[in-house]
Amino acid sequence: GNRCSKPVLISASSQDCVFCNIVQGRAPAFKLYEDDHCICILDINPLCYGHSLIIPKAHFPSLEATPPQVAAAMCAVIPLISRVLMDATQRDAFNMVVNNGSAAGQVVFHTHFHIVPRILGDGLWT
Ligand code: DGP
Repeated sequence: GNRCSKPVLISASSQDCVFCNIVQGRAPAFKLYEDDHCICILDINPLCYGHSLIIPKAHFPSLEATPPQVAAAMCAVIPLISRVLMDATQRDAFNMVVNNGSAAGQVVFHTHFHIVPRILGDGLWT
């Protein structure tokens, strides 16, 4: 057929996207981690101590618009980031959250995962 054997990643980064600006060094952030595909930064409006975000360098507005290999790169950092965060915050539990779509509370339309370190009695969810 006419299909490409290698998928091509198309992403339009934007000067208007706060996470593109952080990824490209135009805006500051506390960066915990960086590789070729992703960064991990502290959330500017943390729900708790250590609240962090896993952000792909390429701009995709939502998870359903994110190519599988980019989603895989985001997931690939979870074990390392979570170990480091649990160690740094002296926590042994966390929630991973995705607000995907405005009805789900997404406000930054550059897809990302939240990692929310938890401690008993913090009153965040249950
Ligand atoms: P949501 O799209 O609902 O996942 O919320 C976006 C999150 O991103 C929210 O927890 C706050 C965080 N955030 C927004 N702007 C910035 C920023 O400029 N720097 C950092 N570090 N975090 C931000």
